[in-house]
Amino acid sequence: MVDYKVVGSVAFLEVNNPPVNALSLSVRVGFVEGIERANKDKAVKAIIIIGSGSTFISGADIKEFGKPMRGPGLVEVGERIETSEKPVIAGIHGNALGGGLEIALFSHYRIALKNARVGFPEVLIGILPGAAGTQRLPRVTTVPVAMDLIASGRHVAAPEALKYGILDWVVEKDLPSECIKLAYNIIGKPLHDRRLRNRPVTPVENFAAVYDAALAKVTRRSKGFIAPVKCLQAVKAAVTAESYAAGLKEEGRLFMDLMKSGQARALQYAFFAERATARWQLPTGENYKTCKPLPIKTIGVIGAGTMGSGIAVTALRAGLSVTLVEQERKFLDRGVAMIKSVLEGSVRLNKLSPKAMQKSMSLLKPTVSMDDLRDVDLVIEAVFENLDLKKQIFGKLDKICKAETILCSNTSSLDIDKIASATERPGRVAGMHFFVPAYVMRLLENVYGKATSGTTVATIMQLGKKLGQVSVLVGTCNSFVANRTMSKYGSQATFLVEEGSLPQEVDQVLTDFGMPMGTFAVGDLSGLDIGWNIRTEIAKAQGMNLTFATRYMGGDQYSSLSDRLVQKGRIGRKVGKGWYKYDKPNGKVATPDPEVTQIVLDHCKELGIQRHKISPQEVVERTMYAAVNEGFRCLEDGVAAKPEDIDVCWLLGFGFPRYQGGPMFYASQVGLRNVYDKICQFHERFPNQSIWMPS
Ligand code: 3H9
Repeated sequence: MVDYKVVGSVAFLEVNNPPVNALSLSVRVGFVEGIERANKDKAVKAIIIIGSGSTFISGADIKEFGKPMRGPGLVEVGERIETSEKPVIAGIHGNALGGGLEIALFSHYRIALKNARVGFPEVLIGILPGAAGTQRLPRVTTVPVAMDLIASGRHVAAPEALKYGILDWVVEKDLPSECIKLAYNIIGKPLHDRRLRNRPVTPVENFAAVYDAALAKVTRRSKGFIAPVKCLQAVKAAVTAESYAAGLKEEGRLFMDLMKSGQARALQYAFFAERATARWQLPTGENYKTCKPLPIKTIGVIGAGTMGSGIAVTALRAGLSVTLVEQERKFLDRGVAMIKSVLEGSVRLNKLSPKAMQKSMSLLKPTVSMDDLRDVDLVIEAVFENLDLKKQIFGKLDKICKAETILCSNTSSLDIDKIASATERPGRVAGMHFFVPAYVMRLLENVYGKATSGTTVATIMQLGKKLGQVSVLVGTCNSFVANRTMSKYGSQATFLVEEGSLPQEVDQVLTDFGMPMGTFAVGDLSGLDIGWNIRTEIAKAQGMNLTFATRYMGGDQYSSLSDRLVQKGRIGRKVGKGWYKYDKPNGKVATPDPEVTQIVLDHCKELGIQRHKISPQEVVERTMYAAVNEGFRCLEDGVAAKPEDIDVCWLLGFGFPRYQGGPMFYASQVGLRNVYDKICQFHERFPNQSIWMPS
């Protein structure tokens, strides 16, 4: 709703729609009524639009999308504001995003607090600023800036927006009184030029070249993603249309095209899915509402390798004090150097001030003694994947740390219950599975065991948020939800190579689908020896001796092709060869290698596999549906609580194309019946692969 209040000669229209003041039906109606009332009220000479609570307006109400439109649309509301006979001032604090910025651009003046932010994030949910934003922004700022902001969705701070001409004034504090001061200054001044529809688009030299350059940049960055291109087309309409009205009509057409697209549905689903992960529940019924997190100020990290150092960077940046433990001084020094270099990189990129970097480094306490973890609030162990070693460490931690300390493992595959069994505090043991590099990847898979308490879960979920991660809560099982579903996708890819494809062909199909990298290129990046080591551990636990020619594990068929590469020393990018060959060890330029083709052919010959041609469609179905079926199995087992959690794992952990929503959402769009029928067909074709037993 919109509250109406008159102070002297000024009417305040205050948007009051927590938590983010979205432009829901009641707000749109409130604006129309408020503008009319103020225009009729003889005592009122100017109107100020502000937001209550912590923000101005964060945009249209995304929850209303896809439902029949009710009440006045946003363009209509904006036009009521623009045609008001009394001047309208937008007073911005917090965020003016999307429709919120459009409301500000319909207003005659724009003033903001210094720490406010403005932007058009519509592109990120698959649409464009469809309430005249694409037509009005290039009338206050330059066309290249308008194209950049609208096609990237980036938010800008008020001082930058002032520089671009989007805002008229920026003030340090007292926004309402500054708005009133401004109102008294402008009362009675003509409004014609303040109505942006009357202004020409900012002149731009050689528009065709500017547009082509912007289009090339957008196409390069967002392969397969349609909204950024439509955003540019809408700004182009502002420049080329014969009138404001004609440009607006074209914007409306492009907006509706996008709104109806599957990509917009997927991106909006992804927006809510990421937020839904915070609403967790344990099998005991304890949940995010009933459990209070413990305060965490100091943490310990055990292991200063890539993972441990990365976790330390994330925690230091969040202002936590970090005790970093390594066994040997030289490994500790290497970890500290890595942390320093990452933070220095952030300073170079202007993401961190030199002062903030110094502060972060001062919070780091490197040590070779586990005894220094005595007083920390929480420990994250990040040593290599070995159950015995982890149990040994947790046993020690249990004795060293204070009773309240929560003990977490960064394991990516091992059973949390077994790790917890080495302690006297299983309720305070959990998994915090970060993805490499932890300071870049936003996914955090938090894992509960049988005994993990609601308080522990609430604490690690809250800690994840503080670290800037999106935390997904999953139950303990082999490899947890992200890697468990991913491994099925990866193993199908390897079967496809055994059956007739080549690694580069499968990777091409997957990148065409929208994955940032093919699965074989990813395997090379992580190191093929990791998979070999994990499989050896699993085999050991099952009492079997894994060899490079093993075809069955636990009665389930598996492809030993990647192990053949390990056998030949092709363990990935770090040595300059794996599924691909690289320009040098750790090199980035990958090329298909005839030697790999030969290994594949020899392997098939040895096993008597008849190779045949495989279609791109089969590659997508086999890999994706394997992940989907395993995803449903995770739901069936209860280790994942909802499909959204699985999708978020894939979106943030593996770069699954956001405009496809995630594997579970993708399956829903293909049609669950169709996916199920295909899975049944694969089950018939591959009876020895348990993945095709339909969940
Ligand atoms: C648009 O404007 C189209 C127009 O151009 C044209 C129309 C014709 N609607 O993120 P948080 C919910 S498109 C509905 O955790 P934060 C959110 O789901 C819109 N709900 O807070 C969550 O609910 P819950 C363009 C929304 O402080 C709660 O609010 N604007 C909306 O970390 C808190 O959200 C955007 O795309 C919404 N627009 O971040 C901005 N926004 O608690 C989208 C949020 O039940 N929003 N909710 O899970 C954001 O980017 C962030 O929410 C924001 C606050 C930065 C505002």
